[in-house]
Amino acid sequence: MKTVFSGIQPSGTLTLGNYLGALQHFVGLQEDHRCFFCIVDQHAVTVPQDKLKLRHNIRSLAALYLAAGIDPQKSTLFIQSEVPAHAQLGWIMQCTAYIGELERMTQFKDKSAGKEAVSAALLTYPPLMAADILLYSTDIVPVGEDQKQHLELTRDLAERFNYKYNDIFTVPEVQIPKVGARIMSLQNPLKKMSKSDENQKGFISMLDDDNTIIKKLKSAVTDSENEIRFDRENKPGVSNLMSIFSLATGKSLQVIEKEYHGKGYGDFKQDVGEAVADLLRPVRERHNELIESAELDDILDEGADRANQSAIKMLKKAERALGLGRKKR
Ligand code: ATP
Ligand code: LTN
Repeated sequence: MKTVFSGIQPSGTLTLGNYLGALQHFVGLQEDHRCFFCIVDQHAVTVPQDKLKLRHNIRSLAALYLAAGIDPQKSTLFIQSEVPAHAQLGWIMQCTAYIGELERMTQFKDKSAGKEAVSAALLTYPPLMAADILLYSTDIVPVGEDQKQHLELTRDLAERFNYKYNDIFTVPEVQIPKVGARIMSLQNPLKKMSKSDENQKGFISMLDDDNTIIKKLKSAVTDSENEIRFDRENKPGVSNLMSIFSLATGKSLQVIEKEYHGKGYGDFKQDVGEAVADLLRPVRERHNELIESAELDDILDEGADRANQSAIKMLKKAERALGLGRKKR
């Protein structure tokens, strides 16, 4: 059975982009894979976070994983900081990575641009991400398009370590969905939808109520034509809404083009809004039941135990391969 690992940062409430590009795909993988899904809180603190909000976001993200369909009987759901081997192997991966390759990461460039105080950890973020993945002998990492570069680096680090010290790491494959891998901002369809966007109208939060969802989609930026046609280059706004509609309803892009032939943007946006509201409503309701529950704590305790057991074995192998500490049986 192949192993799957993926992580999401508790850096705000998940967006529709996180759901369509990542979380939704995790659910199907549980059936025939050994799955680990992680709340990567140590990654979130590479940029400043408010302590109380972070604590809330961690629980909320755990509740969203479960509400979206992650089944704790089938998958291991856990919090990164509760499994110390992540930071420990992260250190080893920092020793394996070169500064030059970290400086070339576009996420680092985007997040550090124009900032005065940039944490050292923002630069060394990818080695920690590599550690997350390599600890579990992961075969497949399902992520959105924006993480492709980090996955390529993870593969390079695994190969470099295997070659230099000992062949212990599985070199993982990235899995990016064909549609929905890059949901764009509703206000600027050339930018990816991001939960840390200052403009609330740019993203749909998974916890937005029906009216807010419909309103945000109605005011989505499109173009001055009035034709519903998929053309990412010339009609990025409409194409983004078409991808969202397709994923929310299961209809293909061709079927949508046909259905809305001769109809205006107003009707189309209203229908996209209703479809997204229908998609997110049950997830939001289940999230609200789970967030303060003891059940959530039990699941996370059990997840941390299971993850710790696997992770510590790989950490020991890596330490031994490097010559750290005293050799033990
Ligand atoms: P932030 O916006 O705070 O930088 P993020 O949403 O980019 O965070 P994560 O929350 O860690 O980052 O992302 C979780 C998963 O969602 C990743 O697999 C990522 O590739 C995917 N993802 C993020 N944004 C989008 C998007 N706009 N479209 C599709 N997938 C996305
Ligand atoms: N870097 C990712 C989050 C992340 C991750 C991971 C994803 C941290 N560790 C391991 C997949 C596997 C992001 O910013 N979206």
